[in-house]
Amino acid sequence: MTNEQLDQLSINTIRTLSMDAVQQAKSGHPGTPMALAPLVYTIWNRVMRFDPQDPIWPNRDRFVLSNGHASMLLWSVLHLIGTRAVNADYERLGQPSVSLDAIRHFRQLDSKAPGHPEYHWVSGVETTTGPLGQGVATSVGMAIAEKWLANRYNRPAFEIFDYDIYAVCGDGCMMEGVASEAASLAGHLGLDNLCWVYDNNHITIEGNTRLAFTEDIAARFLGYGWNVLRIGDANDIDRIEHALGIFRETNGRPTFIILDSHIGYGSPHKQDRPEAHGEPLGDEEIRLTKRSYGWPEDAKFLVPDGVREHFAAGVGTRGAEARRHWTELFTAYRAKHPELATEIDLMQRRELPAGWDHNLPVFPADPKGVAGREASGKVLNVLAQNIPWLLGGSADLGPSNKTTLTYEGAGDFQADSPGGKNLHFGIREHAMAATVNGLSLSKLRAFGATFFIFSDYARPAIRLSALMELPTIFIFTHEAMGDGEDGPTHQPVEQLVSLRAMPGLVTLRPADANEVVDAFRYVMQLRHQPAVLALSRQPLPTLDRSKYASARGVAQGAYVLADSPGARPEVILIASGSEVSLVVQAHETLRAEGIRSRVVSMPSWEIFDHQTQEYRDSVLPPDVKARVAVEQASTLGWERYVGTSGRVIGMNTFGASAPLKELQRKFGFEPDQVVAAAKDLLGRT
Ligand SMILES: Cc1ncc(C[n+]2csc(CCOP(=O)(O)OP(=O)(O)O)c2C)c(N)n1
Ligand SMILES: [Mg+2]
Repeated sequence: MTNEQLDQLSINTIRTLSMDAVQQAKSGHPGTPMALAPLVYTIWNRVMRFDPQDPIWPNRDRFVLSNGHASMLLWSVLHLIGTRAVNADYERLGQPSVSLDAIRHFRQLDSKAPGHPEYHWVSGVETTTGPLGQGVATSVGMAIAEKWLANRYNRPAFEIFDYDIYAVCGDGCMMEGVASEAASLAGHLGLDNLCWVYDNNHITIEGNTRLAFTEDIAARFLGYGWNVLRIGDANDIDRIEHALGIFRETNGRPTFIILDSHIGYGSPHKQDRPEAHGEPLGDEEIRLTKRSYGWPEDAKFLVPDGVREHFAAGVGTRGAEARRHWTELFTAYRAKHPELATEIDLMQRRELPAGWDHNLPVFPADPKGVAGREASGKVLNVLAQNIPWLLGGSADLGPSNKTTLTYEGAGDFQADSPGGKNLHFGIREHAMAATVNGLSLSKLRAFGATFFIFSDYARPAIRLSALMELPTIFIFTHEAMGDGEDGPTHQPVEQLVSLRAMPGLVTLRPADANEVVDAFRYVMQLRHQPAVLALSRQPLPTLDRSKYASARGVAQGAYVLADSPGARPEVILIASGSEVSLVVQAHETLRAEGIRSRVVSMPSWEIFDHQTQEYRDSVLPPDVKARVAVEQASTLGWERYVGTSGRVIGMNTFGASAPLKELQRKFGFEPDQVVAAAKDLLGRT
C-alpha cells in the first residue's frame, strides 16, 4: 500500500469505528467524527509531538477536543496510536488507555470510552469537555502556562518547554460567550503557541447555522488579533498539514483555522443534515456509507492491517524520539540546574516545595480587626514567594480582592513579560475560571478572583474543576452583605449553598484573619480538589486565641471556638465568617445570664462532613438539640446541622442597598436576635 492509501485507510478507520460505536451504543454523535477524521488524523499523525507510551510527558503537545460530543474522534485516535494508561499516582501502566473493547462499550458504565472526554478517567484526555466553549477557553490557560513555564525553566541550550496547544471546536463553541472572552484574552496576550481549528459545517442541532449564527467569524478573530487561515476542504490533508505548518511558524499571535467540512461525510442520506449530529446512522445507512468509503460493508469495529503500524510510524516514532531527546536534555538540565529540575518534578506530582508555609502571618487579637480579603492578600503574597509556580489574578478586581502580588519581582504576565505572576484576566470571569483550569491542568498552582456574587459567571468552569479533581483556588471577596450600599445586585445569597452542593469542591468562609491563614494552609495542601474561599470585604474582629480555641480547627471544617465551663452546653451557636464574632457576642451575653452555650465556628461544611463521626459528635453532641445557625446567606441546608428543632438566622430574600449596620438590623444579624433565638429554643424568654 502507498502512504497515501494508508492515510486514507487510517482516516476511514476513525470514521467507521465512530459510526459502529455510536450504532452499538444506540446513542452518540457520529457525524462530526466522520467529517473531522482527516483533521484529527493530520494533527496527530503528522504534527503532534505526543508519545503514546507516556501520555503525561511534560513537554508533549496538547490536544483539546472542545466539541466534546465528537468524543469518538479521541477514543479512536487514542486507541489506534496505542496510548498507554497512567494511574492517579502518575505511574505509567502497561495497559492501553482505550482498548477496542472499551470502544465496543462506548458510553456504557465504566467504559474507558465515555460519552464525552473525561480528564482523569481516560489517559490522553487533556481536559474534560462537553459543555461547549469550555475546551477552547481552557486551552488558553494551557497556552499561558506553556509561556510561563518556558520563561521560568528554559535556559540557553535547554528548551525544556516548547510545546503547542491544538484545540478543535465547532459552531457551538464559537457561539458560547466563554470562547469569545477567552479568544479576546489570547489575542491580547499574543499566544502564538495556540491553534484553534473551527469546524465550519454550518450545522447545529436545530438545523443550519443560518437560523442563529451568521456573523463574519473570520473578521471577528482578526479583530481579536489572531492569525486567521481558511481551508475549503476538510478532506484535504495536505492543506491541513500546510496550515498547521503556518501556525507553527507564526509569531506573536494565536492561529484560528476555519475548516469547511461536511457533517456525516460519506453518508448518502445524512451528510450535511442535522440528524448526523446526534443520532446513530442506522444499520442500512452505515452499510451504504461504508460502501462509499470502499470499506467492507458488514465489518464492524474493523481496524485493517497496517493502520496501527501507520500510526506507530507517524506519531509513535516522532513522539518517542521527541520524548527520548527531551529526557536526555532533562538529565543534563538536572545536573546543571538541580533546583529548577526539582521544581519541575514537584510540580508534576502536585507537591509543594519545602518551606512552602514559612513566614505565614499570625494576627494578634484586635477587636477592630482585619478584613478577610486583607488577610488573604498578605497570605497570598507570602505563599507566592514560597511557591514559585503559584500564580493567578483577578477579573479586574485585583485592588479590591487584594489578590495582586505586590512583592518585588512578582510582575505582570503580558505578551512581552511571560514570567509575570499577576494575570490580568480582564472582566471575563468565565474565561478566567476556564483559564485557571488550563493552568492547573498544566500543573501550575493557579488562582482566580472576583466578587463572590460573580462566581455565578464563573460557575460552569468551577464545576469542571471539581469534575476534573483539579486543585484550583477561587478567591471570592465581598462574600455577604458587607458591601452594603452596592445593594442586592452585589450581595450574594444563594451562591454559598449552591457551591456547597457541588461534589468535590471545598468551600471555606473564614471567621477572622487567623482563620484565613489556616484556610489557605488547608487549601494549599489539596492535590485533587478545587477550593473556594469566601472572604469578607469589611474588617472582622481578630478573635483572641488565648481566650478562644486556635484557628487550626479550620482544618477540621468546624471546631468548638468557645464553650461554657463545667457541664455540657444547653445550646449550640453555629456560624461561619462574619457571623462568628456575632455569635461570640451572643454567647457572652448568654453566659452572663447563666445559660451554658457553645460557639462552633464552621468555615467549611465539606471538610467537617469528612471528619470521623466521633469528632463530629464531639463538636455537635447529638443530645444537645437546641441549636442556632447564623449565616448571612441562604438558610437552605442548615437543617443538616441544627436539626428540625433548631433555628437558622439567614437570608430568605435578596438583600438591599443600605449601610451594613442597617442591613444587619433589618435582616436579623445582631447579637440580641441570636440571644433571643437561643432563649426561645430553651423556653427561657
Ligand atoms: C453549553 C452547552 N450547551 C448546549 C449543549 C448541547 N449541545 C451539544 S452539541 C450541540 C450543537 C453543537 O453544534 P456544533 O458545535 O456545530 O456541533 P456539530 O453538530 O457541528 O458537531 C448542542 C447544542 C452543550 N453540550 N453545551
Ligand atoms: Mg456545527
